[in-house]
Amino acid sequence: MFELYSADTPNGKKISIMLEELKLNYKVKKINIMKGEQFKPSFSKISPFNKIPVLKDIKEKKVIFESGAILIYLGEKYKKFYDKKDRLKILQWLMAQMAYIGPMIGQHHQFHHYNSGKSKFGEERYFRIARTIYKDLDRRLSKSKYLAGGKYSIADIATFPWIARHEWHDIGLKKHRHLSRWYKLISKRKAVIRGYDFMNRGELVPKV
Ligand SMILES: N[C@@H](CCC(=O)N[C@@H](CS)C(=O)NCC(=O)O)C(=O)O
Repeated sequence: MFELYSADTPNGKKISIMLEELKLNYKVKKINIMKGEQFKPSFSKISPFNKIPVLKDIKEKKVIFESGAILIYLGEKYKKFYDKKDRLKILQWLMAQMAYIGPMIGQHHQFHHYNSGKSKFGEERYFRIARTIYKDLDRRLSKSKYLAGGKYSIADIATFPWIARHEWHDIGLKKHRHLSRWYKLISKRKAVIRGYDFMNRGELVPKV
């Protein structure tokens, strides 16, 4: 049994998608980050930076913060989506998501979607970086079925929910043929559809 402390964001969805892919039993503990619930002392105890997601593995008495570490933990434990022989490749694409794709697209959300008109510099900078990320992912996926090679992995699970916000990005996912192909392929997975709506709000995976 697992407890997932989370909110309905791309980082949150990574873990619900992985738990669904692994067909694991989990309870969602909602943390309302808009109301500041992440700063409650009880949550600080399990999340040193006051961020979602956090996963509790009840049976193992383990608490894990940082979405990349959670994906690695589950991938190792259940020996799925993190094949030993492909680990070096998977880790590179996973780290690229954690350290670059997520944080940069997150800034694009802040400047372009939530706060447009407040900073020309910020808007232009992160729009440009987000466009470059689409272009670079498209190039990678022109050569490879999935990000880390021929098999679906935790690198794809980590990246997918960020691209799923493509309507906010105004970059044009359709124009990126290979990235669209990858996106459509992953969108069809039953676990992805279920994990995307882990808050049970009837949320659908956005279409291309
Ligand atoms: N590197 C962290 C990032 C987590 C993160 O930024 N979570 C956001 C939601 S997507 C959050 O909890 N924000 C609340 C806050 O910053 O106060 C991870 O991947 O787990």
